[in-house]
Amino acid sequence: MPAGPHDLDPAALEDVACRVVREAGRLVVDERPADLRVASKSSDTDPVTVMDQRSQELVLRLLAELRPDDAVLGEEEGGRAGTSGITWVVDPIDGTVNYLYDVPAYAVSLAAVLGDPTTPGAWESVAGAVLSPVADELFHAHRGGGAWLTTASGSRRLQVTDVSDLAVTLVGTGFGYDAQVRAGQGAAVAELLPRVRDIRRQGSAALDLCSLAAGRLDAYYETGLNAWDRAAGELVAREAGALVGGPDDATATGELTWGAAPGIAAAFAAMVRDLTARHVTARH
Ligand code: LIP
Repeated sequence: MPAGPHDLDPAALEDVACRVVREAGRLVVDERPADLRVASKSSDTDPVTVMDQRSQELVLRLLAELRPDDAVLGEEEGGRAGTSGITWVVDPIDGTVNYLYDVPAYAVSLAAVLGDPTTPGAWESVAGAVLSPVADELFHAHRGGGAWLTTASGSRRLQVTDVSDLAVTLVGTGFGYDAQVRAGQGAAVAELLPRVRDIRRQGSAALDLCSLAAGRLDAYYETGLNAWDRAAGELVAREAGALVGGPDDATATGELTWGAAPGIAAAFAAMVRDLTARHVTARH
């Protein structure tokens, strides 16, 4: 595991993550303007709104107060360096297209990681929180502390399903913003669909990974994710008993992130590694 501060307190970092995502979640819901001032990023189908930027600015401001020596890496411009060895990785609105269309399936995702989150395989999440602000569902975890879902009616510990047959596995996935990449992803999911129960595409990797943790999905995979899409959700899923990995081993990467209940993890990983290698990665 990457080195971190000698006084690392993952439970305290989890509390910070929960507090910060609640503030940012309140902002994106309560202060949603009529004009979202939408701009395009990597393609015309990859939007960023003024609220993505305002949410990240709020997260940066709160972390400057609560954790002034830590670094921050965000999806939007404007992160900062740190001296503590901890980096906060934030997706200020994960599921921006859903937010744009006012589809209530988006999240604020924040994780404290050790190591370098810009280098695949060189970082590890030690605490994190994912807030679905419209559903008022807060998924949170720290390493070794289990995965939890907190709502207005209290907190409950999360556990993945005990599914053992790929043919009755409910699979979450998502697709990229580039049309050529989506063509390959579509070919992969077309091969996968008859081999599983069904798929769900909810539009937020963070919520997909938390759905896996909560037993609302049996498995999830996606290609092309960034660290901020998955840093918190991956930890929540692992702490709920999911196995999580990537193209080669137990390290999820931007090339491939998969997560699954243990009963089907080996078969699921082999299937999505093969499908994405043949239909997605090979096309680049
Ligand atoms: C989203 C991911 C989702 C993916 C979308 C998009 P964003 O992140 O969370 O899994 O399928 O295409 O990348 O851009 O909304 O932060």
